[in-house]
Amino acid sequence: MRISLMLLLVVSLGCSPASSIIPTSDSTTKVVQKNTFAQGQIFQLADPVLSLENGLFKESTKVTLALHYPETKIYYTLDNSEPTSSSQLYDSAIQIVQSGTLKAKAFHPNHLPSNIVAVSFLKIENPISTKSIEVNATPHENYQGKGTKTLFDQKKGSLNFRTSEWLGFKGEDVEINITLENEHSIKQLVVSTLRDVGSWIFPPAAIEIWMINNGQTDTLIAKKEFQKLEKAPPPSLKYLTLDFPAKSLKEIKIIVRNNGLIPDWHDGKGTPAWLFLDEIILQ
Ligand SMILES: [Ca+2]
Repeated sequence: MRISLMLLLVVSLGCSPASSIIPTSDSTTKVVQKNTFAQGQIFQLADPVLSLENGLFKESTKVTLALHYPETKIYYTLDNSEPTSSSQLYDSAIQIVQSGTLKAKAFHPNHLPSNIVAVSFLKIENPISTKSIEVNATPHENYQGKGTKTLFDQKKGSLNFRTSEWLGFKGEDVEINITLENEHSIKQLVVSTLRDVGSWIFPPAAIEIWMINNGQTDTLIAKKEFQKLEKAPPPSLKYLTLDFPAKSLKEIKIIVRNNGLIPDWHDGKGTPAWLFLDEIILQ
């Protein structure tokens, strides 16, 4: 027990790590840390490869997990808890029928477990027909997606922000005016966004939903502010949810507030943060 503990500590401190490579199912490779000792090797497993069929779905979607290394087992949770070797064992594609987050972790009898990999998915309960949509902000010329419809096509972008599923805005608040086909009871706004701080893409500072009153002062229905980041978390796809008492609406304004200037702890300090959006959901 004492030897195992020592080995764990040495690995976690990263003393003289060398690289080892584990092949993965998609023919890419994952680099893992390896330390060699007189009594053998100990290294951390690569992260399982996680594939999500569609992050936005009406009926169901699927998640697959893979890590092709002998004797490896992958365990997962759907209740936001940290996976352990007592969690659900992965053996085939997981059918998802509700909104939530899946977390997975790989285990091996002789090696350190992998990091946790996680993905969130959102069930669209009650799609609403829109009559017109106007985005009052200009995406950067390199990140224009498929135009305004990018935000309402029920398709989710990946962590690769260079695809046509994303609109990228530099330093701007994004205001979106929506007119629905008919008045509709709405109780939730979801803003689907990307956090990739290493690429200077920050989460919004706040999201707001307003009722437009034909020529009169608009009325704020609900607002949620988000804490400023104090360090760079791993890249992640985010659904930012704003719940409020159900309200019957036809003309709506949504404001996604940019994070402002990049903070001092970041290499990009003092320049405008990027904001990336791929979907707006009202339900
Ligand atoms: Ca979309």
